[in-house]
Amino acid sequence: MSSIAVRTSLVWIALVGALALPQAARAQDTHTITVQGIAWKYNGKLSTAASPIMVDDLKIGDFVEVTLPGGIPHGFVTIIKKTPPPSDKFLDAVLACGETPASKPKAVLKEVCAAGAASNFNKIFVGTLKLEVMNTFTTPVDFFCVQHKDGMPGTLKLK
Ligand SMILES: [Cu+2]
Repeated sequence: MSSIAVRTSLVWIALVGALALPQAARAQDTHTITVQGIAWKYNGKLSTAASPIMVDDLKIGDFVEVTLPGGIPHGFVTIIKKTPPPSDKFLDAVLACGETPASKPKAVLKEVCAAGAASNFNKIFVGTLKLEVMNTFTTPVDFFCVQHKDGMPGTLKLK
């Protein structure tokens, strides 16, 4: 093989390798929801009772982080939305810390848990509730605040 042919092959190998990498190393994005007063806050927007916060840029494998600073009590729980309110809690949507996959076959979100850590799902908490978007997630999932119920609604949705 001529040295030019060898060099050309090396360039191709480098190019194919570089193209393959971003796909393999595709990042799991983290979507952080926080609060302001008695509203959810995401990407600079605030929820109202009439307009749920829309977290609509999720991908399978991404993380949703609900971060609560304390002060006003808040919590996160998935719901079946009812019009008119009150909506019903829908606990089956989240596989929480300490629960077995077999106990929640309808789960579409999985709480990320440190070893032995208690769940922050469906309770008032201070700190972070971290959820992974499972590959079973398809249709939008509604949620509300454990404390403020339908006054603090939101929706999780794939991009
Ligand atoms: Cu609240």
